Amino acid sequence: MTLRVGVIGTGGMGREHIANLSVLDGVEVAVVADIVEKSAASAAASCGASASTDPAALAVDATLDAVVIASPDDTHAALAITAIQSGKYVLCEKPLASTAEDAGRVVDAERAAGRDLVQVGFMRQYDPSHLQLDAAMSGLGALRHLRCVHRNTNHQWERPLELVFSQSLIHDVHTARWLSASEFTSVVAQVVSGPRPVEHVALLGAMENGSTVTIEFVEATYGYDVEVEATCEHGVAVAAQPPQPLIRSDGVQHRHIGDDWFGRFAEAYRKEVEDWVAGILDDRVNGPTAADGLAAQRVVDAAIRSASSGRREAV
Ligand code: ISE
Repeated sequence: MTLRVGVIGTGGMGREHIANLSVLDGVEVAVVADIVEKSAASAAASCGASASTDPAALAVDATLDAVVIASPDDTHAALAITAIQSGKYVLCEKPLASTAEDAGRVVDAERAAGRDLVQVGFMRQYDPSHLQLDAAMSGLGALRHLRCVHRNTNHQWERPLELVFSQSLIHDVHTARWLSASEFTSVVAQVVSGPRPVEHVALLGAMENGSTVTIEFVEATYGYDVEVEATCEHGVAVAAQPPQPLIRSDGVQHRHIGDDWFGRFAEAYRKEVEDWVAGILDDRVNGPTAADGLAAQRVVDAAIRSASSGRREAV
């Protein structure tokens, strides 16, 4: 059987998923939709799909088994609900929605459908160095503190605080929920502005299991850099950086860090779609669910409230 997949959104992430799906046996990227006709046409040509400029029509297309949603964030929830109502499996890029309220609507739509259909694109859960960290933590006793550092590049534009939290920090929030196997109960977030509205964010979260989480986010210029460090009862585990050759040249030696998430998480994106497809073939969602998308969005909403109130906010 060939799984017929439609892809909505042909920006960077849509194209990444198209490339990764196209090399999988038994998968056909059959239709690609984008409201920008030229972009839909060129992405469709890259994988032999047909092109559409109507994302909502793709979401209800009865000839498709599953849909990837990689369009702008504020379109995710409505498209996911449409796809759920037409009985399709969905891989929805993060965030699941722009607000917790809308993310809740997606979860409600799944409940009405009577089954989980949505996987959310929290791809760090597939990253080899994050998986190694998870395994290392299991031998070190209870988690006491998780420290996540996210230095982001490639944002030439000035993102308002809400977008920095819902597009970027939401990854670290998911990492913290996943690695601690616990939920945030409260957060306090501080934002430092500079030339950009958000230069630096420091977030401190308290978890149900008594551990704490800090997330530090910085708009960096030197490279894309993600770190995770777990302090546990019997020791500390630090996620390895992806292996890179050591280069000696011009009197210095260095290792390349990478400029963006496409390089840093290339393997994770591949594993993510492989696991999504494997789940569909077993008639289930294997990866992060819509409920995870909702839980992360609730933390983000509380962090946004805290950044403006200056107080600790309950999640
Ligand atoms: C971007 O949208 C992503 O999803 C990246 O993984 C994240 O690191 C970056 O901060 C976001 O802007």
